[in-house]
Amino acid sequence: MRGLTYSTLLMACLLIPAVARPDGTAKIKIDNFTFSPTKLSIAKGTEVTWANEDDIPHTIVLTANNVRSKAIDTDKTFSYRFDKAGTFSYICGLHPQMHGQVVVK
Ligand SMILES: [Cu+2]
Repeated sequence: MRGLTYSTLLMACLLIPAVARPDGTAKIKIDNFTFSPTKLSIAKGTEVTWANEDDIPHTIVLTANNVRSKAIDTDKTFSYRFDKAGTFSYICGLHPQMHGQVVVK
């Protein structure tokens, strides 16, 4: 009985997955109607923060992820965590000519 309890406990410990944590953070600067870097490569679980350093508001529209930020004013930020691998293109909803891409590995 004691042996069974011990192995059950051991199994439980082995089966409980490590708490998922973000691998880190990354920043994309918005300035002069440009996202930089235009193409960002990150590891899965990374939280990306867009920082608007431009004089006018911009938004982030990530169609594939159903993400649409509110207007990001000058010196404000918007963050989103990428939990799935893939290549994600986004635009500014106010200026659709502004393109960017996040590659999640
Ligand atoms: Cu914009």
